[in-house]
Amino acid sequence: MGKPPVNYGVYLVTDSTPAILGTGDLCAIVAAAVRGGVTCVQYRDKHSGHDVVVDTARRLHAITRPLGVPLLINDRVDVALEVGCEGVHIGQDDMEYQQARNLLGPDKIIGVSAGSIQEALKACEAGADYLGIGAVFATPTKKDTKTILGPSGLRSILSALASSGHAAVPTVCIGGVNGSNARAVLVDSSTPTKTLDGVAVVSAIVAAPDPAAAARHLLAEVLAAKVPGVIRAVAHLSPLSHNITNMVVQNFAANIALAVGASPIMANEAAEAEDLAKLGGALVINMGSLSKGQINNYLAAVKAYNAVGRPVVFDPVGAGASALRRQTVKDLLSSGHFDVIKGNEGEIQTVYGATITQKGVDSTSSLTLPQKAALVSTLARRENNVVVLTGVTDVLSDGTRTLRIDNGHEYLGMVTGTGCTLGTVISAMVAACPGDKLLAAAAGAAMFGVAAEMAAGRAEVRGPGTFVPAFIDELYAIRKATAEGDMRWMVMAK
Ligand code: 3NM
Ligand code: MG
Repeated sequence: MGKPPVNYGVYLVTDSTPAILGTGDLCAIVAAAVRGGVTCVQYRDKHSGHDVVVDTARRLHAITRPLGVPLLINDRVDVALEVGCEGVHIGQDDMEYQQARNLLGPDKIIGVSAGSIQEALKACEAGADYLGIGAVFATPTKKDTKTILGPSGLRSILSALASSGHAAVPTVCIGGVNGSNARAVLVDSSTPTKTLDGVAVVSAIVAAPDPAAAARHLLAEVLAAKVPGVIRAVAHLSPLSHNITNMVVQNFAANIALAVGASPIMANEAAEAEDLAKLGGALVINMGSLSKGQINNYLAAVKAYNAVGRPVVFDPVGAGASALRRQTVKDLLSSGHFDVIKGNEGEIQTVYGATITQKGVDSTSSLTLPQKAALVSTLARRENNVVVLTGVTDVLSDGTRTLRIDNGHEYLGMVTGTGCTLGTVISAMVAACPGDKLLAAAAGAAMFGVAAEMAAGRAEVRGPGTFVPAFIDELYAIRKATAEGDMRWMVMAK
């Protein structure tokens, strides 16, 4: 069985005391928070009796489990065993790690609190699955915190972990973290060899007037803080972006891939796919120039990339425009796995299964933002992947986390093939960051949109023609600045 994969990005720790919870209903708050994008939940209740804690834990597990969000119990290993949830979190004054492991067995997650380098190293050596490092800031939620670390104290602990061979142990920070400081804490605590995986919060969600909105905001901030790392990874790895794309964008897409630091190859031939799939990159299937021969190339290439576990991006251009395109979408989805599906509203609706007739390949919009969010999250859950619905506002989801990106400029809509080149950019990001494909897709969409804004704002840009070279330059400038550690450009919207 093994431990489930955990995303520690937005980690909610609950509190049932009147000072934090007030008259709120804990289960309703957790349900809203998980809807908003919380990726991991710790049920922390220092006061209630055994029966109440078991009953509450069961109700919380019924909320988190269907969404694949792990539920961990603070301190009380017996409760975790009785409820059968994913694990526990133990503090420095709780049970020893090894005793908890003996009771829980090898498949449960055990996190450990650490407030110093010594505690962090000891927990990693014992075998902790992740560390909760705190307190970052003084907090009224926990009055007995021993040390206030600040971002620089976090940095010292992360450096010590990396230099002692524990760079792979996930870490979250806790204590006074909220939507206003989360991004800065993640950025300011990062070291060249180890960064935090996420933030743990109590009051920022439990005591928020709208816990779902608070969770959404935290998710956007955490992802924004991580985006530069993805862009830097592309610059360092220069991954192959293998495009089977349409005849309109071949040259443009290859230049955009080069600008972000990827290594493009525009290779349609099915017989090459197996060799190219072994080069550690990602594949883009863009069905803009559809033909019977191309369909065979698509199928062979997807099969080759699936076989070696390398990412595939699907751009279902004009999916609803013809019966052949609608059928091709069905054939592709049933014959292979796509890690990311990117399209405009009509294309994504067609992939979902709606029968709509598209006029050409241009984008039109009729859905509201909540309808788009529901569409992408439902489709992402069905396909077990990431769905990116592009438009003035891009809406992205991996089925549990859904977010919007508002960066971009109207010139993008006046130049042919910009949407296709976004698929190419996303392929580079997913190739470099396969562990969090939603983050990778967000990095691609944000970099793309910010570069467009910066290009459009240049003095020499007077329209879509002068925009194109400026856009390539700005993608390149972002990549260079980010690779050198400059994160000031990161203005991803919430
Ligand atoms: N542990 P808030 S601080 C549960 O330092 C907990 O280990 C801490 O609450 C530690 O997000 C803390 O409301 C409380 O500040 C964090
Ligand atoms: Mg404890």
